[in-house]
Amino acid sequence: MMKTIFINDLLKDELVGKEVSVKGWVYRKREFKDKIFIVLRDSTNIIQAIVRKEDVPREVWEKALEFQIEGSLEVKGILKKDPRAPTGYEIAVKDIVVYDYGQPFPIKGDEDIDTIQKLRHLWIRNRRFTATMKIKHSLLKHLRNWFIDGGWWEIHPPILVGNAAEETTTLFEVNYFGKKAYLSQSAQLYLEALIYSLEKVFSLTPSFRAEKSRTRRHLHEYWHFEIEAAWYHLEDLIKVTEESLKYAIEKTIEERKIELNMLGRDISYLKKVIEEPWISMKYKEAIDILQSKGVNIEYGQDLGADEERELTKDFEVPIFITYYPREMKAFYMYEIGDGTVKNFDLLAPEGYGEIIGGSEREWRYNILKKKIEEWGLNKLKVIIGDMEVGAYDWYLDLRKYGSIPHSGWGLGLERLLMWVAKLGHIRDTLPFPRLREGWLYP
Ligand code: NSS
Repeated sequence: MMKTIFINDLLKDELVGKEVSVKGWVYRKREFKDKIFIVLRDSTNIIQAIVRKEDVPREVWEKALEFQIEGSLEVKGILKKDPRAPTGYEIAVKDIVVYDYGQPFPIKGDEDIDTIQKLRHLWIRNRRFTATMKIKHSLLKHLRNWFIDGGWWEIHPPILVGNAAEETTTLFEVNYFGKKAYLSQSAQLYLEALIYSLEKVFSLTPSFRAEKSRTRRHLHEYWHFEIEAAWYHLEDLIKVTEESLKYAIEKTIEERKIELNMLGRDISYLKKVIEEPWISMKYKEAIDILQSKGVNIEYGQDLGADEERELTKDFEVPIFITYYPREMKAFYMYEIGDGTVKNFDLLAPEGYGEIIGGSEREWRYNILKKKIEEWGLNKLKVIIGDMEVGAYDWYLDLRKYGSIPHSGWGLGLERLLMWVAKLGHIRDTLPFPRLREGWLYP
């Protein structure tokens, strides 16, 4: 029978003294001579159930004895209030419906990372991870709502693609009926094609990166939330970024207090992030600050995880780093003529670093064409029937028929979550993360 009552529905004074029943899994169990405590878990919470030998038929007592951790059952009994119980209420059990007694659960809590990986399909039931998934759900829900309410259109770009959106060195190759295709790194170029009709668009897609680097913040597959808007300049983009993220974080705090507390995240800190203006500085200033801190970095070098950590650890709010040197960034960014481009990376504070990369796009045909040549991308071809066309011809076409200024960005959902929930490793932002070695199981 379908489940209609959840544990959270039971934690109410008006139900005390009434007969209740609830389905779930054994979270903890303690046996005494004359009573057994079963803490039951479901998707919403935990509740203690007590089986008293003298109060139940022998077969109910024997069922309770047989359950393993994670065994599945329905308990029926009278709801009591008990301040000693983990969530303040307790069910005095009268009957038990057995679904599966379960076998001894292989995860005890002190396993090493390889063992946990082998058991990940079971590990993901733990309460901290469940809380993390709920926070992720809320962040995405509110971020999406902010854009939908603001008149942006959600669109669905392809994942199998014929050309790179970012560095070709991080492409995953796929055999597409004997031809080379790739897994998408970013929906950006497709979003750009859609602004001419829908003007303000966004998408949520998996993005794939065959990164060489093995860090705490790199996945090979992540969820990419990307926006693109006609007529927007860099300043407009930055404004939208700060507003939408503050909104998503604010609503998430309201909705996920319990979960954030469970993860030990200080909510008053997150409130400050919402209330205070975020910081913006040019790449050049960031290099100056780093050099003044004694970091060995020159103008023109990329900010790696270490530099980003150094830069952000003393700040309490996110930082927009703008106007990078053109050579450091992708070919599609708008050049302002002094060797820099109109872009930003948004760095999360507390050492977390980049969570968004965005820019105003190069919309002048001639300049974009030259950059595609300079980047060597004009050599890439695709076959249509018996025609060979440049892989970026379609993208250049967008600058030939009513080109306009436009801007957009991509946010790594797992990066945002990692910071908001203050997680130590990006692998715990996804149930089945794709990392190197052995991480295709399960
Ligand atoms: O490479 S990005 O910086 N930028 C783009 O892909 C643009 N084409 C997006 C756009 O303008 N529509 O990636 C964007 C974000 C970056 O800031 C991270 O938050 C995230 O995507 N990202 C990653 N998250 C997890 N793991 C990996 N490997 C990763 N790479 C990027």
